[in-house]
Amino acid sequence: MGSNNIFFGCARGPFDTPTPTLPPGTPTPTPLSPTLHLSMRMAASVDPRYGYYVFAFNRPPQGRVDANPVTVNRDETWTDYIQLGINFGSSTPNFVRNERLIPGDVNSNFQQVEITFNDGSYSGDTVEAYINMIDILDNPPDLYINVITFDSTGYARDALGPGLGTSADSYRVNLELTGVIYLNDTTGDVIMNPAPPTDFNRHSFDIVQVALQILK
Ligand SMILES: [Ca+2]
Repeated sequence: MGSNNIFFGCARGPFDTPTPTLPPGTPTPTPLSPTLHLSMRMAASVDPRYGYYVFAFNRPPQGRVDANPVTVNRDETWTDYIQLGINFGSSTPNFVRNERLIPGDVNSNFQQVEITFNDGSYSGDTVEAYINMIDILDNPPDLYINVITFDSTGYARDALGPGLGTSADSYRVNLELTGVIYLNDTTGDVIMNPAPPTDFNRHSFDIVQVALQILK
């Protein structure tokens, strides 16, 4: 970003750059800020005390236009993800956004940022997230999503996809999408082997339907 000061010749500066003013009555321009609204509906009330609800993404590396489909339910293939659960040892469930130190580069480390409930919420059987396409995802030319649940030990239990359990599938988001797209997952397909931790309710982690929408 540019400096607020500008130099003219020698011994004359610095001078403050004049702030442009709009004529009276000119409407303030609104920047284009598309937001991806994602929600996942479970077979029973969500219970993030006993596991994690994850929206994962793959966007192109810098300088590229194509993203790789997310084909493995492990964070080594994701460029970004949002997880609801007991993060940072919090006493109550919260949302964390994980982004690469080098945006889009799956070989760089993740940094974790706690996000607010303006960006994500959960109620009843539904978890929702709002992802600003410019501020958070850097306005990707291409994007895949993957929706997964994990138990509290980090073992994947269910994933959105045509197969059962955690059979991986990713959905390529049409960034010109209008309206709501509903993606259904099999009910009753939560992986229970190995046995999950005590108090893990399989129905609370059984993805039934994912809805996505681009809010312009
Ligand atoms: Ca399911």
